[in-house]
Amino acid sequence: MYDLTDFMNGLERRNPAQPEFIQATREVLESIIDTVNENPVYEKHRILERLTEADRIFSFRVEWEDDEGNLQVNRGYRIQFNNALGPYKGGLRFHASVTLGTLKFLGFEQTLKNSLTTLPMGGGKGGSDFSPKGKSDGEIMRFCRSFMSELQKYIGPDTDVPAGDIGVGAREIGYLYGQYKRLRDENTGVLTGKGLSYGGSILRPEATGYGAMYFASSMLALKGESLAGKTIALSGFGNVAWGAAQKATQLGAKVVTISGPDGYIYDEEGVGTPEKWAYMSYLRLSNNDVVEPYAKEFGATFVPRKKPWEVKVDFAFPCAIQNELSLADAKTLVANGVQGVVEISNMGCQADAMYYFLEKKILFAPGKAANAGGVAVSGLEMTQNAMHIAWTAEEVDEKLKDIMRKIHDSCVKEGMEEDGYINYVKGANITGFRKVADTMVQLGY
Ligand code: 2IT
Repeated sequence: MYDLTDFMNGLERRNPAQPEFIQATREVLESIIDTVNENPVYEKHRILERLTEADRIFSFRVEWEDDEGNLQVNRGYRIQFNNALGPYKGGLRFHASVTLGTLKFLGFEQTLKNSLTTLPMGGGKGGSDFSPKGKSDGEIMRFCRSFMSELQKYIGPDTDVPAGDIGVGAREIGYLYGQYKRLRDENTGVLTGKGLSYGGSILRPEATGYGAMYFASSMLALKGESLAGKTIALSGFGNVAWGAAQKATQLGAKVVTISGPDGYIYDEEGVGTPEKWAYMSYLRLSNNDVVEPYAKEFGATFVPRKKPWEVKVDFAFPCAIQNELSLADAKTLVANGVQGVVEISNMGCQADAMYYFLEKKILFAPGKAANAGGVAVSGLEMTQNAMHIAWTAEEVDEKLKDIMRKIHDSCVKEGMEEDGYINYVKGANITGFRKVADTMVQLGY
């Protein structure tokens, strides 16, 4: 029998000063501990110890020259967390807040998320404390080149396939892939999120946001409802919020907020036109990390230094970064009558905020289930690359919908409580865990 408290004490001792990793593992272990203890084979195979220890971690120096000719130094990482189900798969994050602990939490989450997609992908994550904010395109390119010069030693289309995450979009993937080609002279699916002209999948940029809206639609369908007519608060303004705003609009909902580190935009008319979505991309590519200019451009309201969770909405979708939604925010949302909260950012809610939503029986979906559409379409990109073909938008969209529905239904199966409330956190954690754990048992050690 595993004792949760003892196990977590040991984990904290072995991973000091990594609060996000401890938060992510604690949440999962709380969900799965009964399942694990009911099945002694898991303890015999030391599954919890093995699942919470990354297979291996690379850390490297990244040197690049800024526009003034000064040499700059950052730290790069790649964490190969678990490859029981397939090649390590997961994004690269370039953000000033990145630490080893951040990437370990993301690699751990990714392992279970990728398991949920039903596709053969293990879990990995990487990135750097490099901040694209205020950098020129040339600086970003030189950083990406240097980062890939080191990273290319550890990755490959059948072993470890990175992609984008915060701060890494189509532009950065292009620079990274360009350097990989220069060094290796190979055209392979070693990265996903590639441009369409060099092996990318149609709909990959939209996939995370689209998938989350499909997931939310399934949650509502169980109640005989849909997203049509709902008002929605999104945070963030990058790739994920961009895709989410498009699909929410197509499904008849109205997105009234987006946000950045500088504050949030309240757009009463809705972030619902191609011009507004194009402007979000323009803001992201300008490397300033602000949303305020949107207000002037479209006559919306800018609320400085605040988060969008104070706006009265039917659904909230955190799309920015981990722990962006606090208990105080959760209480405000619930007091304002929110019907559902769906994490599109990884671990977007602080632990006490998440438990508050569950306690109040709010429809709540964790990121590892709701945002899995992004990595799922990355998996489809790998398949297309391996087959040297390109599917149409309709084909990819159909597969994405099917995957999101399967993830939703497996969460319902494992997460249904006695009173009929669906605990999607428990459902996602148990389903994601089982496949990885059973496979590890089958593979031996
Ligand atoms: O958090 C995530 O799932 C991602 N950043 C996407 C990873 C991927 O390999 O597409």
